[in-house]
Amino acid sequence: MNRINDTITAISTANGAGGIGVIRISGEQAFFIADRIFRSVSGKTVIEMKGYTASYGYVYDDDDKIDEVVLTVFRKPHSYTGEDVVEISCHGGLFVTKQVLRAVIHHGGVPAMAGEFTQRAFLNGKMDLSEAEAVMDIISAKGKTESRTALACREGKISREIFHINDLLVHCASHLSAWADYPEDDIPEVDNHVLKENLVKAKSRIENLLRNYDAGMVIKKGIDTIIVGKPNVGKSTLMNQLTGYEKSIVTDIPGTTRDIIEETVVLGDITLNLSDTAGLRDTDNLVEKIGVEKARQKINTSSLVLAVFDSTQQLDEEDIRLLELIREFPSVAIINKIDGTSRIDMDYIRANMKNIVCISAKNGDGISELVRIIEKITGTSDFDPSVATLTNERQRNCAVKALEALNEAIFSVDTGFTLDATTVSIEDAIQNILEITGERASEVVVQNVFKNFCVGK
Ligand SMILES: Nc1nc2c(ncn2[C@@H]2O[C@H](COP(=O)(O)OP(=O)(O)OP(=O)(O)O)[C@@H](O)[C@H]2O)c(=O)[nH]1
Ligand SMILES: [Mg+2]
Repeated sequence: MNRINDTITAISTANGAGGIGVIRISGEQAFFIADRIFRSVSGKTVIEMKGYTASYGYVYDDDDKIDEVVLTVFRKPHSYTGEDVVEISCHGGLFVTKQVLRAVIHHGGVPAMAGEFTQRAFLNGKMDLSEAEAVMDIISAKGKTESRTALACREGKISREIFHINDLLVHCASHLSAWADYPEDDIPEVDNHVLKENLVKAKSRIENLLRNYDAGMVIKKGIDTIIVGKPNVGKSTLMNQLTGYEKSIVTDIPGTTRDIIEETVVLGDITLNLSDTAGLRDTDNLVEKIGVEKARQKINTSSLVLAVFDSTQQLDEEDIRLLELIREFPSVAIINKIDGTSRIDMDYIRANMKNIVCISAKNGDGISELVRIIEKITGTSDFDPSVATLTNERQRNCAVKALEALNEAIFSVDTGFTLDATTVSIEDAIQNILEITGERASEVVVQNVFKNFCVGK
């Protein structure tokens, strides 16, 4: 169904009571529809208004006065969508914003689908696909680094990098084609060294794009982190110290925590999806046994293990079993209760664990060192939000495929394959790299991107 001739409308502010609610209208009929429902105090009609100007007045649905509003006009192409746009700012009540929206629909507006405003912006060349995706990233950003990264992408950080990579590849491909297709035309022979140099340059730029991806993802999605250890070592106390409130029950009775207690915490620039678990031990208590089993299983699906040990006790078999179990995982040995007298064999821990931090979960000592170590393990300490970085799985897949194609191209140059074979691989890389910005993305890909947006954006 082609909706491009429809004038679309939606409430663009959040679904809830607030100071102001904004109803957006975009399309050929935007000004006409607005004139049917808006009466300005000045007497000026919307059609008469210049772009980037606002007018104060009232919204009516026929003779029914709905609200006092400020209406802003954006004339194409100088608007978010690139079309004529009207934004009506009314009082932000749930009922009143819906009434204004109904009036717009009553007079010819068509309800916008999820992401349709941004999709139109993309189709009208106001932004490319990576910039459009950044809009959603800005909206959903939970921290400073995440929002700075999203804003940099919105401002074209990825697009510019893709432009440079594409430029390098197109240069290689066109020279190869020209030389192969017009041999009589005195086109200088393709120098394998120069060709390879350019391909390697493009390859390293794509690798750089991918490098920051994992760290960026950790910042964006958070890292699934499990707190494990024997009973009574202070796991729940650590959980509460990190969350900042009494999320888990703490007592001096071993076996207090039975189920998995989950909470998301933001520490500096990283988000931890934390799970506090039952203390690991052999037990006949059925409920506790299930909890212990759950804890052991969860270690396998966690991205980071915080293994807690009680520094006031000597290491026992259970501690040693845990140290062996987590060796394969990104993990930190947390030596807790350093406010007490130490009896723990630190040499044994040092010999078995790379990341060790001494803390007092009770009074908070050592927590900032723990955060620093987590940042180091997850790579987030090196993450630079101002450097171009891919921000979602779709973009990453395109880059990975482009990299594969480039490796094939480099291989065929090295092994002296036909120039045709090299050209095909370079074309393949170009195809994939341009899918990131949507310059060569299929309709299905584009639809998929906007499907994840919210209505009104
Ligand atoms: N002195 C001291 N006591 C602590 C510290 N951390 C925890 N404790 C105490 O250790 C006891 C057990 O703490 P919890 O946090 O419940 O221990 P847990 O590992 O969650 O125990 P289970 O849920 O039974 O597996 C409580 O009395 C805490 O107050 C610490 O850093 N210093
Ligand atoms: Mg506990």
